[in-house]
Amino acid sequence: MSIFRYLTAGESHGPQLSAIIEGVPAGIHLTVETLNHDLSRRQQGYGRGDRMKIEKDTAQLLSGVRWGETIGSPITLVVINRDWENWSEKMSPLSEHRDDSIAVTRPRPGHADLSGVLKYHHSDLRNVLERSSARETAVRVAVGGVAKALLAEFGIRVGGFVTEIGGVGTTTPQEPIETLWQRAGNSEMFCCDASAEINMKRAIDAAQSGGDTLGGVVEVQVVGLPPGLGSYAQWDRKLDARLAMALMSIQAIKGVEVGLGFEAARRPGSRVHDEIFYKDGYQRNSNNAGGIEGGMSNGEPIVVRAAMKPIPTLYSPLRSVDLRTHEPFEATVERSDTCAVPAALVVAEAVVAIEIANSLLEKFGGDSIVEIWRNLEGYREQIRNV
Ligand code: EPS
Repeated sequence: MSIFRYLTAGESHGPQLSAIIEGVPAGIHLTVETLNHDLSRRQQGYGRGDRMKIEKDTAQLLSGVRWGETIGSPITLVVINRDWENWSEKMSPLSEHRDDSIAVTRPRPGHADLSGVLKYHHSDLRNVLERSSARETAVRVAVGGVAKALLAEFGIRVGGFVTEIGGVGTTTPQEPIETLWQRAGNSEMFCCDASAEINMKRAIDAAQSGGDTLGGVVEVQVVGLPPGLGSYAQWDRKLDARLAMALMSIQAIKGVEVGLGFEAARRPGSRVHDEIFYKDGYQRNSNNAGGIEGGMSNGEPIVVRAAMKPIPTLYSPLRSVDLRTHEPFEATVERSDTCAVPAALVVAEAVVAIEIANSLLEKFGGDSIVEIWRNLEGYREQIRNV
């Protein structure tokens, strides 16, 4: 069972999104400003739709924190949906006035719509799409902010950039990772290759004018980790397995790679595995493993990538049938994003931070930052002479 546990609740056009996090140790410096930084990043990026003009996400910290420090109690987070004002009747939790005339009955290919109505026996797709919407990721980013704050106490940092949009790839410059994160932070596509960014934006413009949408690939790295998080001993303790699950749990993610990923399957072993050297400690000259060997961190940066499919809400919709008539229907236009890959990067960072925080607590667990520090320092001392 996880130590850092959380659940989220809330619909896309409901009053708010909420999360409760259990297992956060005492003594982490935590403010809403820290959380709001990532909430704001998640709303940026070229290719978003009009909803982002309505929402200006900020987190409320309602429990588990006192005077800017966690106290070891469960943390409650809330993100208000401003768009709720326009939906208070249609999404009312309390009104018993049921209005079937506003039911959504045209399932989008690629969305949760059809499987969701079949599974839950709904006649209105809204009951499915409200919760399956990626709006939920707003509060997950706030949860990730708490995990990032925990990791920061130990000098562990999580960041990333977009590496591909709609088939337009990037070249990652040979620069320190912090510089790359900074570059990505100043880019509208959260990417660190300025010439690729121009082509990405062109591809998004072309998709938008054709009523289409685009997916892409994001890369997240974690630096400053000790070796030995996760374990080879049992399938559900493997760090790479957990990261893959966390990334796949993000709406619209269809693939995950660790380190070389699928490229490792195409190369001989001599060009895949990272040789081991010793000079004041164990060292590697390459990181094809992406910082994970045998389900454990090996002390090198963790490198994971996630592939996002194009958003299924198209202005020029694909063929589908109406739930009521089973007949094909003519195009309906829904508000949508053309590309939300930069936003997905921020969500990917959040879920990676959560899994790393959990693995850190499993190995060095304690009820306070001081206790975890002592355990971590003791372990570092223990492995220094191995
Ligand atoms: C989404 C559809 C759009 C997105 C939304 C996710 O919302 P709406 O239907 O209200 O225009 O903007 O994403 C967010 C609101 C968000 O905060 O990321 C969907 O269908 O998943």
